[in-house]
Amino acid sequence: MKHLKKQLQQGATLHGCWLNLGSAVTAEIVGLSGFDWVLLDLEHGAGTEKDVYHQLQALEHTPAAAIVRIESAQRQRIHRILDMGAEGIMCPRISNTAEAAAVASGLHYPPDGTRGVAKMVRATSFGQNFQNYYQQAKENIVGIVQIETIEVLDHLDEIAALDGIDVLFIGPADLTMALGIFGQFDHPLYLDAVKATVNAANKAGKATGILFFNAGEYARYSSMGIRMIACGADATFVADAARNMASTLQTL
Ligand code: 3PY
Repeated sequence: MKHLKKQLQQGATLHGCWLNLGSAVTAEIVGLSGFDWVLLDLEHGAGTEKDVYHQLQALEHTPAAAIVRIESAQRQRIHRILDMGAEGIMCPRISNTAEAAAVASGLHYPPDGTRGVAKMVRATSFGQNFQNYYQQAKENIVGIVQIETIEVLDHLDEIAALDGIDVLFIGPADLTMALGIFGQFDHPLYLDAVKATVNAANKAGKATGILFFNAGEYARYSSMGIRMIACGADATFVADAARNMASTLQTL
């Protein structure tokens, strides 16, 4: 564990990026590149659950904490990914408090939640570190829900107040799509929703996160108080570098 949750609770700003390619080698390279955390994407990424397993192994010896975005709030999916050793779970498209509460519950062992106990899994070093893992899981596992629907905007305070939900993470593409202003990241409707999310998180002592692809947007979001900041993805890093090199070669 890289103690991401503790750092967020202490008010740190943490930089990360998306890993969409499902590649353990790429995860290792990016993990060694200076990010505080990375997001392994099972919602939209190219990888499978098995790929996530290998990515988590590759990230173990890097400074980057590994968060996994699952495709829906299924309890079994949450358990399997945590058992693989993920430090946190991000759940997309949460629309109401009950859905967020189900995520929070799935993240933690009883009496705090409904996570099933399995000793012989990677998270506990296959049983060799079970006591430590079990005792520290509550303080280490990061619960993240995505704010990207219109419905959820009416429930921000209740969701932020849930024990086990640590970060309200804005999905700018989906949120602007839902608001009917796709890609307009300076539109007042979108910016109001972002501000409402940050306010709700702040009131509950939780963090707000966001993903964007243009580093020029950093100041806008950090000045609003967003502290879990992702910029870019392995796929875009490769695509940008490849395009630059190909076009440079054309000029020689
Ligand atoms: C969005 O931008 O909608 C996201 O969910 C981030 O991938």
